[in-house]
Amino acid sequence: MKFNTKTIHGGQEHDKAYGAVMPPIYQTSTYAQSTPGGHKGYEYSRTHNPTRNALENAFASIENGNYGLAFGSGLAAIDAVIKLLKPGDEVVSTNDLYGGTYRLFTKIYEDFGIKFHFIGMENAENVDDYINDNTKLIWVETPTNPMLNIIDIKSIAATAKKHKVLLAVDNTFATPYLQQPLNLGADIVMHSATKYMGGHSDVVMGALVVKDKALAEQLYFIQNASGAVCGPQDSFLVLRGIKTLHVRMQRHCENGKAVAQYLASHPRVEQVYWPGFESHPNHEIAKAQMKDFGGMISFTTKGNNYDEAIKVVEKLKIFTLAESLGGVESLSGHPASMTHASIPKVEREKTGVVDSLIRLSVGIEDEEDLIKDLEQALG
Ligand code: P1T
Repeated sequence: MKFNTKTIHGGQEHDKAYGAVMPPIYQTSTYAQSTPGGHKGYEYSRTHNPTRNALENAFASIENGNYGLAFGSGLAAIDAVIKLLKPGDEVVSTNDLYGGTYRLFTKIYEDFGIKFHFIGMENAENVDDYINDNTKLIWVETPTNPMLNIIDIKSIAATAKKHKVLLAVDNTFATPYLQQPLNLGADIVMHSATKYMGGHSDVVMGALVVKDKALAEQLYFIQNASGAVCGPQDSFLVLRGIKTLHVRMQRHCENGKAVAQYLASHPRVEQVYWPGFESHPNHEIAKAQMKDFGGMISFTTKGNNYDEAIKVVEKLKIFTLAESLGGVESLSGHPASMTHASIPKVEREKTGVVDSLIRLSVGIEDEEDLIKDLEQALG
């Protein structure tokens, strides 16, 4: 099955009871048993739920994996991956990443004795220097949030294999429409399904997909034992969202390109971060590993002025100022004070998250309206 068919049919079967084309929302916490253990494969909804399972199969299909797991948020999915580790273990992580991921790693798991090395991975060889006998996991986010750096998954996967450590890739910004990390050698793909997977800014959810059975069993154990699962209503909504993922992503990419080009030509804009530009330092990797360049763009205004950036996001009308990304509607954000505020200023500025940085999640509205909105806000 090709990707555009998988988003609609991958891993799915019609409802066995009545032939419903969409899986019913099994709004139940538990399942009747005729005798202890005499059930139809479902005992309790933390462990299994048919609507959630339908979604998990869809996740596995579109990421070209064998096993999918759905969680109550993206961070809950990341949390499950880190629970594979033990005190004394070490993780090599991308240094430019979602502020909440950084917070989970440094404010929760460092206290449990796990050591994190945050490094630039644009040069894949850097990773080798930070791997030792305690290293168990490489954590990659690509494109990175919010600087849109691109990391060469294939090269990092080769390093991970060489040292026998796991490679997890946060594929939230790209989605499997643009890149499929398992095909490039990653062991675990993670999503904030809150974003493009759901696609309509109405659900908070996380996902993991893996190929390996033993790894899947460990993660299912953690999912059930820790219990950070999502409910059946939310599972249904994300399953519905996935069915239009390919169509939405195509338009996100088209609009993203138009907006990036407009911003690059604007006299009040200092720098635009978008991997589709030939001048982007990782453009060649982006071209090789991604189908297109996505709808996420960051830019700075001239003079690196905090107030100036705030004025722009306040004036935008179609681009709603809000946390999050990846929905059909365009959003703007000010990473330094919003999504990345939990990263100390000195740390975030090292990766380029300066006070004048604005992040756009370009939606699927009319391209002309989006550009007019930017024109009035920057003008
Ligand atoms: O919000 P949640 O579903 O828990 O997902 C966390 C997460 C993980 N990884 C990436 C790359 C993310 O962007 C996020 C969430 N990000 C935002 C809310 C944001 O506005 O950037």
